[in-house]
Amino acid sequence: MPTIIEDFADATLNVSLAGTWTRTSGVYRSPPTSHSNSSYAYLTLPAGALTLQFKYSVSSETNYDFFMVRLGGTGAEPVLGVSGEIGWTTSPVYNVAGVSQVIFSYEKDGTQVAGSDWAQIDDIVITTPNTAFAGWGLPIK
Ligand SMILES: [Ca+2]
Ligand SMILES: [Ca+2]
Repeated sequence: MPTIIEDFADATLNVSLAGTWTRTSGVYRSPPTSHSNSSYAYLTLPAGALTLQFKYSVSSETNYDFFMVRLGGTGAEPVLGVSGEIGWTTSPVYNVAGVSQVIFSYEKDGTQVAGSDWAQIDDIVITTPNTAFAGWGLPIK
C-alpha cells in the first residue's frame, strides 16, 4: 500500500501542515506557549487517506499541560491526550478514512510549567489507496 512518510529531516515537507508548530532539530515541535493557551498543528490528509501513524514525545506539567490529537475538526473528541515526561513513543495506527484534517495541539492550564514545556511529533506515516489500480470501471466484455 502506498505510504507518505515525513521525517522532518529537511524543510521540504511531504505532508500539508499549518498552524504555529515548527520544524526544529528534525522534529515538529510546539512553540513556546503561555499559560491558559494552546498551540496547534493542522495536518491536512491527502484525499482517500486510510491510516495515520506518528511518533510523539512530551515534556510538560503532568496532568495539567497536555499533548492532544483530534481526528477531524476542533470539536472532535481527542484520540490521544497525554502529559508529563514521555520519551519518543509510536502512536497506534489510526483509521482516518473519511477524515480530512488531524489536529495536534499542546494545551496548557493557567499556572506552572515543567520540563521542556512542549510536545513534539516526528515520522508521520500516512497510507493511501493504491492509485495505480484502475481495473474497476472498465467496460465488461
Ligand atoms: Ca525526524
Ligand atoms: Ca501548566
